Amino acid sequence: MAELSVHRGDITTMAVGAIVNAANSSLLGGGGVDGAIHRAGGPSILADCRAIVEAHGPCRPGQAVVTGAGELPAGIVIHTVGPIWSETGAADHDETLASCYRESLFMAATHNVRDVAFPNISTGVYGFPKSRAARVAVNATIDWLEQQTDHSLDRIIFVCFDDENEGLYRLLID
Ligand code: AR6
Repeated sequence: MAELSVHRGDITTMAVGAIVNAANSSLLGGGGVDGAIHRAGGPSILADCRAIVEAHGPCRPGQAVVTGAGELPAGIVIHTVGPIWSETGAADHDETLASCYRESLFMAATHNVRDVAFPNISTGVYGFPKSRAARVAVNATIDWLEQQTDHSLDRIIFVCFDDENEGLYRLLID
């Protein structure tokens, strides 16, 4: 199976086949990791996003779409939209978050990517509890990798931007 690892840092600096963006449905940018990716990658990423929305409409929570990476060192950017957390419908939010990881892995494999870096989707502005999100992320990734026997991926990196997420992921993976 592909190797899972934890990395502490800024996902925009990562020279991997694909980085994943925690976007919103408009795909037109925002704060957090989304803002950082568009700032560092330059305007071509936004142009690609606009073209996708014009052709297919907004990106629904749990879905993922692919753009170029502009000036980033990564090969492509996979934009996925996480759930906005609320106590009501928590199980649905788990499923939507799991879908973000599955759909992003599928997109990475479709583009023959070997290594993909994920941020901690939904755990910032969208308010998903970090511990719960980390479990969902790791379980969804392992389940997907176990079910897909023939794919290009050999390394999945969970990029953590804060102490709490780094500690949670290291408990689950190291
Ligand atoms: N590298 C890696 N992780 C980062 C970086 C970075 N440069 N910057 C922030 N994080 P968030 P969400 C972490 O809020 O909760 C945007 O406005 C951050 O510490 O970026 O899915 C979008 O447009 C947190 O752990 O995404 C949406 O409107 C994680 O990335 C909305 O926020 C996710 O935090 C999406 O909210």
